[in-house]
Amino acid sequence: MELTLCLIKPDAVRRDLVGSILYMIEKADLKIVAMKMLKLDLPLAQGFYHVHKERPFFGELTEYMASGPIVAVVLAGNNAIKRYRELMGATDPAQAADGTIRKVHAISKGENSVHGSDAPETAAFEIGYFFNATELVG
Ligand code: 3AN
Repeated sequence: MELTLCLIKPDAVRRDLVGSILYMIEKADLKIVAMKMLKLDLPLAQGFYHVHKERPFFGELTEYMASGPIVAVVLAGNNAIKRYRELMGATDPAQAADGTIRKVHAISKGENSVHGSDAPETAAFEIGYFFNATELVG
């Protein structure tokens, strides 16, 4: 059993897509074991994305992530990190495969509706960024 962090980003929350995205996740047999809605401020968004701080889109990315409420979700399952990234689809929705969350819902490379951890170490950091061990259930 592996854990991964999903974020439903401001563009998706703003467009009332939380239910649709959670439905796709549940249908893909990934188990929700923790969930909360929150609004990041800029320092929290910058801390979460610190690995991207040298990238040219860092300012745009962090301001966007602090622009409205998000939903943080911990998912569990066999091979959950890879399976959830496959379900998300490519970063650029124009490149995302049919049936993926980003193909169906994302607007652009920046406003791409969802985030998913990319490795066990990043998943551990990202889950710990939003949740205490006691908040993981199921
Ligand atoms: P992914 O989320 O698919 O793992 P990363 O890790 O390459 O993608 O990028 C992290 C986040 O940075 C993306 N989810 C996206 O929101 C944003 N991003 C990536 N490339 C761009 C870009 N060229 N312009 C604006 N935002 C970008």
